[in-house]
Amino acid sequence: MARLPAPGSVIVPDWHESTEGKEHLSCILRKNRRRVFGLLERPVLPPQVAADTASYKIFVSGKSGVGKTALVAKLAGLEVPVIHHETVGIQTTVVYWPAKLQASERVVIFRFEFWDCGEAALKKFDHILPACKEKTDAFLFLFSFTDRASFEDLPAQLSRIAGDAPNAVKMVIGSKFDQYMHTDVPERDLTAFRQAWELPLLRVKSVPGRRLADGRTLDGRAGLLDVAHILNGLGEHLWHQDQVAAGLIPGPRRSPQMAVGQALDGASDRRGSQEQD
Ligand SMILES: Nc1nc2c(ncn2[C@@H]2O[C@H](COP(=O)(O)OP(=O)(O)OP(=O)(O)O)[C@@H](O)[C@H]2O)c(=O)[nH]1
Ligand SMILES: [Mg+2]
Repeated sequence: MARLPAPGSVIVPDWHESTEGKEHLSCILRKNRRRVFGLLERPVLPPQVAADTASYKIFVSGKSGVGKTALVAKLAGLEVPVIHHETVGIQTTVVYWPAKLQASERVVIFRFEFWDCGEAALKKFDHILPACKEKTDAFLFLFSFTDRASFEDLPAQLSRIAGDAPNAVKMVIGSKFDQYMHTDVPERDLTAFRQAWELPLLRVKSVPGRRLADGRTLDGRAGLLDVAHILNGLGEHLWHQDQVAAGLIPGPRRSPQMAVGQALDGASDRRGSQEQD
């Protein structure tokens, strides 16, 4: 059976830096700042560069303080919280991202709706987790390179949060990669984790981005370049998942750890193996 897509096999990786890509990116920027879209708003492209929109719900999971809110802010082009303020309840954020598909050479505008929930609220109120999981297309499991316990908690998170969602995309994201010199999670542990779980693994630095000439406003284009690998990786797996669900391409082979879970709960899993940087 086919494995999960190799990085860059579904979405043209550096397309956003091409002339055509930059033209499309301008629909999510205004005067070099990221545009903020209200619930009923969406990016508008000139008719000659029109593209379809693909919408997905993504639940961001991980221990308190690993950087869930900082990651979503970075993806949305907002200021990242420098001090840890626990997220009270659920916070949803919409991020648009234009990308070019390798196979059809079509441009798609991804609409990612991130659901970020403070870990404390999740533990305190029983209704929050089901709301976050309902009709979720993807789970992002965060650990922090500076918090060994958050890495060791991943297997429990994977089974507790997504054990009953075999068809959703699951990705692992190592945050605070800028602090790698002080890491508690050495590369050999990541290798062992990847071999056991066969999930895509990305690294992120959710640090304050470059400013425009005024020294205050965030540079929207520079911020997008910082997170393009995450947005493309997410779009790639979600698009691939849709193709598998529609029967257009075969599903991935099962990972060893996931197969054990399935033997226990009888569910079928379609995740495969991949490393992304
Ligand atoms: N240097 C660095 N700091 C980060 C990074 N990601 C998050 N932080 C910092 O870590 C702290 C906690 O980040 P948050 O995003 O608020 O954590 P959270 O996972 O949302 O926590 P809860 O809402 O309590 O569940 C903040 O001070 C962030 O600035 C990163 O990639 N690099
Ligand atoms: Mg938070």
